[in-house]
Amino acid sequence: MGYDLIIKNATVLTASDKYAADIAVAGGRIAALGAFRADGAETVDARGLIAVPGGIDVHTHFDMPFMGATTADDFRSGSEGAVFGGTTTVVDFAIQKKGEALRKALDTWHEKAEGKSLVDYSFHMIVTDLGEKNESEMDKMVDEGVSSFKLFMAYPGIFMSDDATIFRALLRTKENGGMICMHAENGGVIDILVRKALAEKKTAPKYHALTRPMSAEAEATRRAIALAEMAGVPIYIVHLSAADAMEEVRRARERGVPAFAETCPQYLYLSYEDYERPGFEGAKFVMSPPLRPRGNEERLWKGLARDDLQVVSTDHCSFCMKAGGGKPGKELGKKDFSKIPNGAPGVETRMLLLWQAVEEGRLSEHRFVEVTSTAPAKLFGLYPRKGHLSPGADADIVLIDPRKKHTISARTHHTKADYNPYEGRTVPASIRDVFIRGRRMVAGEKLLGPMGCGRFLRRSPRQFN
Ligand code: DUC
Ligand code: ZN
Ligand code: ZN
Repeated sequence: MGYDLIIKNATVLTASDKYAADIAVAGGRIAALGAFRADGAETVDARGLIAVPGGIDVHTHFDMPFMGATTADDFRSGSEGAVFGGTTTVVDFAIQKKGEALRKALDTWHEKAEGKSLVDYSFHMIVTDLGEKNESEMDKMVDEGVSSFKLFMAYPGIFMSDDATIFRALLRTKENGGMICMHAENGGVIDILVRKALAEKKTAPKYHALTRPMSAEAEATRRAIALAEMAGVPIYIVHLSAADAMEEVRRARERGVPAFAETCPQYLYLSYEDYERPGFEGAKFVMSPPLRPRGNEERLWKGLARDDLQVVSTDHCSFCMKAGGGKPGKELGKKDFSKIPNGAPGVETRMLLLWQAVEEGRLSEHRFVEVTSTAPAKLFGLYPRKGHLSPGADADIVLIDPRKKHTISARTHHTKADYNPYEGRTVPASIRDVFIRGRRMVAGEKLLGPMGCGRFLRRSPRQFN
């Protein structure tokens, strides 16, 4: 049999198995796992390395205009960060402007990504204006392979939907097989707290966190789940940060409700205390929901290990601290925390930060694969093409070197953010090679794949209820 590529002597790690094997690739897909002779195929020796399915980050924002700024990373630099970090697929968020057709928003995001992305990509659709009876537009998105929709319970006047609108969208997913992804924070309450803080001249970055309490997230999470339960459909909570919100997800799942949630590395590794760094440094960590007080992360780790949380994504939304290249940055909020563009970079560091959790005994190796690749693939209609190492799957393969440490720094990262939230942190492993559909994209420090070789992925409608 003619193979194009054989990865020799790998330790293959999936969400369920671990074994020694060569991986044979033909036509961009995994052809077989076993023992093979090279016979003219390109060979890569993976002795001592662990082969895992390419990371899937189902929450990125590349080339996103937000709060008077635009993210530092477009699909070119964002996807470069992704691939160097072992992520081979991203699901980014297209944004419907008010009054705009969903189709138009989708076209805009296709234009942003096509010819630029180095990794395979797909989109969720952020619905900001469902109109009186525009639910049928959602059906068309599902037909286009955009089978998930993000709605907001925060940012009144910008993104926020009221409960009736949310309920209408949820009901529609019963028919079209879409899934609602929810930003669950009580935006009305937060807006009042923000106004009150500013009136009291509390303008420093830390007030971003102090005006977005845990209970505002827990309340909205409970309400979102209740609305989904009434509609009889699953729901997915994005960027869950507060352990009290996770508790709502856990309780719902315990009674059989198909509620799912993702958290992000920043909520597992960073904390409120980062806002109290000197000067304006806390702005680096201004994101929504905010970082939570120390102790919260321990609860999240436990929940992640036992499936109260299903996915770790990043919410990669990179704004520079200082304006550059014509793009304003976080300095927009120097005098007023509410004007600091919300978001931080993360797509490049997710996999290795999570591998650190394996080394520390917080997650099993299989759980690492599950939360970084297999579960997001299953929840978002990409499985079994993505998210697994088995014959027939796309040959998206990451070779982890578990013995070579890596130090995270803005000086060496590949995204365009001018800082890294994990600056100076040393993780116990590094990524040596990355393959997407059998093409070697990264070899050590070198980028081999050409810009724009990432493909748009049409995702299937939901296969579960
Ligand atoms: N929510 C996101 O998912 N990303 C950036 C900002 C926000 O509030
Ligand atoms: Zn959000
Ligand atoms: Zn986001």
